[in-house]
Amino acid sequence: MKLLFAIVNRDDANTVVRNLSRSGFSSTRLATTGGFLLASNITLMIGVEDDRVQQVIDIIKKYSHSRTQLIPTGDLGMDLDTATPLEVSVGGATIFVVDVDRFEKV
Ligand code: 2BA
Repeated sequence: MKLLFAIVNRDDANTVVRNLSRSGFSSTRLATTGGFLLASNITLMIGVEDDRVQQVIDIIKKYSHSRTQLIPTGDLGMDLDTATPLEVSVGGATIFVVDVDRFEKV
């Protein structure tokens, strides 16, 4: 069994979760904050059998969109001598797949 941690955009989270559920995957959503932009995002925890991991990744990929965000460089605490905002591409989704030693529902 694997545990997937999927960091998705807040605006995509409901669609991703709904489509995971439709395909029979349970998920837990955590309200998280990106360390770089300090913007809210959602981290999904999804426990799944090994042979279904790719199916989960495909669903997340399908419903997670990439976005471009302009941020004032001052917000990042950078010592840049310019007023030009920085363009940052965020997403689709960042996914970690880790092994699960034991899984029980009691
Ligand atoms: P943030 O940390 O707020 O990062 C938002 C976006 O800013 C990133 O998009 C990336 O394009 C850019 N970025 C991040 N760190 C940077 C840096 N040191 N210098 C320049 N640009 C940087 P994504 O890569 O799509 O990441 C979206 C969110 O996924 C991240 O939000 C973070 O919450 C999470 N994430 C991404 N990679 C991670 C990792 N290796 N470990 C843990 N969380 C990660």
